[in-house]
Amino acid sequence: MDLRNGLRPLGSTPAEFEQDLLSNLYYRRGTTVESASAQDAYETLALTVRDRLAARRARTAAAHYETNPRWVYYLSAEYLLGPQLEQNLLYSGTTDLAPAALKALGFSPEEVEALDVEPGLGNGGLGRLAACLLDSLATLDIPAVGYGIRYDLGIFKQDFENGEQVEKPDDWTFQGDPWEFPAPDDWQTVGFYGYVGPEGWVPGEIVHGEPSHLLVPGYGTETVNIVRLWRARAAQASFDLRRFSAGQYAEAVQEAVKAENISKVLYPDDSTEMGRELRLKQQYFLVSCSLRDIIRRFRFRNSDWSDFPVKTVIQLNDTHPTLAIPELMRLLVDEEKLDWEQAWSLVRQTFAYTCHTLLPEALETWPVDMLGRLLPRHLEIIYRINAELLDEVRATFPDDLSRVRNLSLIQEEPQRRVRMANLAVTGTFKVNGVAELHSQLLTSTTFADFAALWPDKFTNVTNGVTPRRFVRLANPGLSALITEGLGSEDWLRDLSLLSGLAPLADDASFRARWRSEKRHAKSALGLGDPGAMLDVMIKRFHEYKRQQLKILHVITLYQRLQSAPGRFGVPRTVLFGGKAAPAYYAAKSIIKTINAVAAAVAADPKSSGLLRVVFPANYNVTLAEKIIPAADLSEQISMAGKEASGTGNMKLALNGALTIGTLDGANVEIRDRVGADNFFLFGLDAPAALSLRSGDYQPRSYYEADDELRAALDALSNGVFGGAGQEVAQSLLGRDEYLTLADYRSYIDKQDEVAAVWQNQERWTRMSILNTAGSGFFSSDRTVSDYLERIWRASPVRP
Ligand code: GL9
Repeated sequence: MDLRNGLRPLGSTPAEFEQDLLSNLYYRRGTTVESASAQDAYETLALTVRDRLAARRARTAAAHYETNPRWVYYLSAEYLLGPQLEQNLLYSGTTDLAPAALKALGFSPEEVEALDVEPGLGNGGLGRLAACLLDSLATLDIPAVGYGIRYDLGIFKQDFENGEQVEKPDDWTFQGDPWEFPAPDDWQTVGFYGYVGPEGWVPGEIVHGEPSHLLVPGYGTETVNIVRLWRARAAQASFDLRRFSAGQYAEAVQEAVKAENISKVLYPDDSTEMGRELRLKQQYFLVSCSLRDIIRRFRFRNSDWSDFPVKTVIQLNDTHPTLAIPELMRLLVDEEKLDWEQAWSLVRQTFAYTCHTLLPEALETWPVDMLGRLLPRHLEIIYRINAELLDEVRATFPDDLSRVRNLSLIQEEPQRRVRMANLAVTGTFKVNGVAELHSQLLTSTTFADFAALWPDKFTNVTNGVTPRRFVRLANPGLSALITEGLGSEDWLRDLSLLSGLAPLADDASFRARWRSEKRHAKSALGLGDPGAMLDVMIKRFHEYKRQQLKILHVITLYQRLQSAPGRFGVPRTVLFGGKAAPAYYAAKSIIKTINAVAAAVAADPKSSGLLRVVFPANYNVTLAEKIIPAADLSEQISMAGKEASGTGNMKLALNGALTIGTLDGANVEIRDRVGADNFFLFGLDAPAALSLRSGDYQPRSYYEADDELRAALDALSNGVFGGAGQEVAQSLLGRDEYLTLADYRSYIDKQDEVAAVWQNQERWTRMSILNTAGSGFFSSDRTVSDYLERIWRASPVRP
């Protein structure tokens, strides 16, 4: 009998679902209806839903095995997957069955569904992009696996104490994780330290990697892919039984604790000094486990190494997994005994690299000493790759020492360090930026010398977001209206169909319903007057993103309420959301200042009904899904030339928010597509910002020339908004690294225009509809199609 086809199909009627729920409660959770807690009900519901996807997973895996296809492997240190329950209900077609079944068993669906905890295994846009790409890969039926780290503690929970950010651990698996499939059989061994002897590398420390996976279902198709996450486990021998018996409990487990620390915590980016070596260990742990797993999977159906790049493409999500390049060289040369040239050719046909930044300080480098101590063999390999690279550079550009210096994998001054971005460009066949402008700037600045050496290597793939999570799930009301307007749900798998909404912008009754959906979403958010404009700035806190510019605007509005109410404009709720890296002092001062301004505004009766500032703590995917549908105005106000792409900008435009923004990142493409008339543009563009920044920029001259700016900065300097506000003012009047003062007037004037347009609600709604209609390009399905065409060249396999 063919067991795969002999799977008992899981029912899709309410009675069958209820029966499965009940039997899972008894047999898998081991409890009864009478004694079950809400947590029991939640875990049981998760299993019941998961089973339906697992059946599809089994069929997908069988189809993949039979086809022996080309695989896309996505290597990423971060995945910001978001809550799993609502997604898996939708994708398994059980959204309506679940609450009914819970009620029939006597549970409150709301209470049970609220127990779903999002795995916060990422910091921000980069990790969320990884999750959107996995969703689209599955939806497009592409054989793909995402590899990552199963951090015990995800991104910290943000709380405010006296307006200040404090970080609390995110123990997301405290109650277990019902979505996860452990796969302990597939564990891997990873070495660290040691020396390179005549027989090769002899590691001094051994750690095991134990995988588990989460299901990644496609929407509207049978495919279910996986994301495989590695957890560090100490080798068994590391428990010191002798010491334990002697009562030395801490010493007995010391080695084991050290090993398991590798997957203990997600780094809140590298502006923290803590544990840099541990971060490097994490990176190697991820790539070493994942490559061995990829090779294991290759060997199921293949035996010839020359087929490896035919069957495999590995995408490096930023530089964090770049050690995969020397690691694959090591595996091929030292373990598989391939000669160097053949191995190097295979490696360079296998990997591709996505760069996600323009900030020079975000390009990772590692001290040669540290890398050499932790991974002595890898450093040798990097040196050899570098020697060959520099030979090629000298051959192509004779007597050009500056190019040799710029392209070298090793930075010499002030300390010898390995440049991971240079290694990533050298060891891959394609390098992409994440928006048109970003990719242009990469080849004209950051990687200009590489682009001269290998012009065909560089390409662009503009980011996108999944419309399933960020429209359909987050905004069911608007989704239903879109479906009605377009006459079908096909837009959820082909977002370009949204353009069909454009004619409806001229239909007054459609506009009224559109407006009413926005108001609904605002009421659901529960932030007071749904008639006020909801003006949102939701993103990580960073000076280049310029939350400080937004707060200057709020202070100006507040001051107008005191002294020039006629110039105030329209009722607004200004919403901030986002976290700062724990060691990023300046960003934390901005957070504290926002909370102080919010308190001052709230305490002043003059603001009542006109101005409100809210800053809900702990912005994450769960909260994003509530805020985005409600937003009227989207703040995308980074200094031009700094934001690689942005993806929140896309989510907000798709949900009908109008953007006020600079010509930065993907804002440029959003404006092109929704139309310049439907976008509030302000500020310096990238070339103007660059030239002002590299000339003799004098922030004080703007302060002196502009009364409103001066008043706002004086209030900050005088301590009206606390000591943190004084620090913010000092930094702006001192260096103003990101040209906040230079863009202030243009921003304020544009905000006044925003307020004027808001007063004409028919016009605003028309623009809102046209924003949604024009944003179909920003689906991650389109992003994945571009990756397939320009880089991955893999084909769908339908189960
Ligand atoms: C980022 C860029 O800064 C964003 O502009 C971009 O949209 C995303 C996805 O490509 O990548 N790069 C980066 O390091 N982060 C980004 O958001 N930061 C975090 O994820 C915290």
